[in-house]
Amino acid sequence: MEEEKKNMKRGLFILFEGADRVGKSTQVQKLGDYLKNGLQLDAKVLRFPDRTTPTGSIINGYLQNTTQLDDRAIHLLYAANRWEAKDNLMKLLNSGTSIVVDRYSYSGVAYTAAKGIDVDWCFNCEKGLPEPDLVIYLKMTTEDATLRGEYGTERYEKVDFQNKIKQIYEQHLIKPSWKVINANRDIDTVSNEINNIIKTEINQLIDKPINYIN
Ligand code: Z5A
Ligand code: MG
Repeated sequence: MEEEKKNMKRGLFILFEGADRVGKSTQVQKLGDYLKNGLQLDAKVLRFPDRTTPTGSIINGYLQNTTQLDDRAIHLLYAANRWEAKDNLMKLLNSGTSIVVDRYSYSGVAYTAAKGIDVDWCFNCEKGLPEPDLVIYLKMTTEDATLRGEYGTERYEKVDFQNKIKQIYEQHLIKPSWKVINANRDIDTVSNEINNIIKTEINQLIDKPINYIN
C-alpha cells in the first residue's frame, strides 16, 4: 500500500536551467519521481514554454521556424506564457504541492540576451513572478552537448549561439544560491547528486516564505 503523503505547509519550487541538451527534461522527471516516491511528497512536473496554451502555440510555431517574429515580441510571449501560469503555480505551492519546473524566467533572459538585447530589458517582464526556492543549473560544454540525441533540429540549436547562451547564464544570471551541477556524467550519477541536495536542504527551504522575482 502506498505510504501516506507528507503534509507540507507549502510546496517547494525547484527549477532546472541550462543550455540545450544538458539533460534538464531527463532530470526534471527523475526528481519528480524522487519527490513523489522517495520522499512521499505531493509533486508535479511543469515546463516552459507550455506549448498547450494560446501563447504556447505561437511560440511552438516560432521554434519550429514556421512563424517569424521580432526578437522582443517573442521574448514578451515567452514571459506572457509564464504570467498566464502564475495563478496555477501559486495555487499548487500554497496547497502543499511541490513543483519541479523545466526552464523559466532565466531561460527567457539567456536566450533573448544572447541575441544582443540588453539583459536588464529582458529581465524586467519577469519581475513579480514567483521565484524558485532552488535553481539547479546543469553545466557542460556545448561541444559535449552536441553529441547528444536530436541536437540541431530547432531554431536555437547552433553551437555559437549556444555558447552565447551559456555566457549569459554564467556571467549574468547564476547567483551564489544556485546549484551548479556537472551534467556531463551518466544520468543516475547526476540524479543522485541532485536527490542528495534536495534531501539535505528541503527543510530549510520550506520554512521560507514564497518570494517573487525582483
Ligand atoms: N526558450 C526561450 O527562448 N525563452 C524562454 O523563456 C523559454 C525557452 C522558457 C524550447 O525549450 C526552446 O525554448 C529552448 C529555449 C527556448 N531552445 N531551444 N531550442 P525546450 O525546453 O522545449 O527544449 P527541449 O526540446 O526540451 O530541449 P532541451 O531542453 O535543450 O534538452 P534538455 O531537456 O536539456 O535535455 P534532455 O531532453 O533531458 O536530454 C537530451 C538528450 O540527451 C536525450 O536524448 C537524453 O536521453 C540524453 N541525455 C540526457 N541526460 C544524459 C546524460 N547524463 N548522459 C547522456 N545522455 C543524456
Ligand atoms: Mg528539455
